[in-house]
Amino acid sequence: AEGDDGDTSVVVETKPKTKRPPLYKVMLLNDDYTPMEFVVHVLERFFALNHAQAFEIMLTVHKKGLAVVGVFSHEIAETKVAQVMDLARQHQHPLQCTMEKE
Ligand code: NFA
Repeated sequence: AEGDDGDTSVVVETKPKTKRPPLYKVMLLNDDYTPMEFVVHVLERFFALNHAQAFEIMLTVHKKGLAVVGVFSHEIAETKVAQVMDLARQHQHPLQCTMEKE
């Protein structure tokens, strides 16, 4: 680059990139059979919500059909979905929990 010996210099600048992991919305879906108290219990147990917050989100799912209950890394979201689906199956409730990239 220095001097004049005929070379052609190209400066390639690189951004200091801090890569954040993609986030995933975990959603609960309404159905006609799962008891409201069970949904509230699930939200308290796996999503660190207090009773009032859990009740509010349960009602949103009940009225709107679904709601986002949390946003997590892929691994954590998968774990939450599995925990909800396992407990629902153990209690023979049709409750559905899914995840979707934000
Ligand atoms: N709709 C259910 C009922 O009336 C309650 C429910 C809420 C189910 C949220 C699933 C999710 N028992």
